[in-house]
Amino acid sequence: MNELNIVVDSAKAAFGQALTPADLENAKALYLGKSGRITELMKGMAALSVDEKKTLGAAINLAKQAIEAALNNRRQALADAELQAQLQAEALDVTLPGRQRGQGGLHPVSLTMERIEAIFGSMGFEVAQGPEIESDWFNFTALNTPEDHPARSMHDTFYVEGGSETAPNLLRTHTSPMQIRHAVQHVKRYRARLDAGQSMPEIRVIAPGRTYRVDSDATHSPMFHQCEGLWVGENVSFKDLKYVFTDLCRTFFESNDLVLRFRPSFFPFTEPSAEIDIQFQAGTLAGRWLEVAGSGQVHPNVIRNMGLDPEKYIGFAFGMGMDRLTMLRYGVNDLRLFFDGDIRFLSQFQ
Ligand code: 2NL
Repeated sequence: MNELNIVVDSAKAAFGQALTPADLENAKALYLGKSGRITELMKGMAALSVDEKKTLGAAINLAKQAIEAALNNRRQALADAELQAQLQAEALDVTLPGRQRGQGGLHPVSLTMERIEAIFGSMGFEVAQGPEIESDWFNFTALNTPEDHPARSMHDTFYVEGGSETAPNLLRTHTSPMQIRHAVQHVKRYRARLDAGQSMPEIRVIAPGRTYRVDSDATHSPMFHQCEGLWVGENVSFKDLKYVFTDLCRTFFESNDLVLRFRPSFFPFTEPSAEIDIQFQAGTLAGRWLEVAGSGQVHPNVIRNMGLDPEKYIGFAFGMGMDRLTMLRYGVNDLRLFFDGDIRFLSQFQ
């Protein structure tokens, strides 16, 4: 009997040491297989008496059942462990944040454009966009630019092939032509009222967009971004220009600590004309006068080219460089960074 207990215990121990189903089946063969311990014990009973066979046979059977039970327990335990391991390996943490696709963002100059459009929008300005390949008329002549003005030379302006008197023949050097287009459309819409001696709603528009000049160094790019503004009505004056521009600068640079200066200047399309300088009172640029725009009262010839009577209509216009404004706002010191497409630079603005 004692011997049977030892066999059962040793079977349990062997099964317990089996770490895989294959190990377990090998261990099983040692006890229950054709020449396993239990089978050997059964065979050993051949020489015994009937009574002895009865008692020993029953005991061996009990031992066999105990071993089979242990075997089944171990099989179940190994199967459970395997299932657990598989579940663990395939586990999903549904609380992890999702993997996001790398998202693009807006170019810093586009961010500036959006800000400028929003600020002028809040002041009742429309946004006009149009062709970058322009005609001589809209880009120069309508803007009172003399035939012999140096800006018209091929040293300064990109001309395209195939142009004619009426067909587009150059890359616009500013966005003013779009303002002329807008003004002409506006005046056309109210022609009947004007002819009847009535008034029209004021022209209040900005024209942001790409412009081109033959120029390339650390502070000039052959393609650059401009935003022009135009406000024409029966009673628009320089004080309107002053408050519009002051509001623009304070909102754009998020500072009321900003001083503006209007410095006399000259442009063919305005008279009188002024450069607009700003001075920050705090920060790294504090104290320096920075030129941010050109401006002036719209020249009577330009008012006339819009289809309006310069004796009745008056206004102001201005033009500013979006790239330069972006450099000032973010402290960028080389214009070319905007056009290199280096993701390490661009991603800093997202
Ligand atoms: C500058 C100078 C300026 C204008 C642009 C303009 C437009 C029309 C009529 C009259 Cl439709 N003037 N634009 C006026 C004065 C200056 O820009 O330095 N820009 C960066």
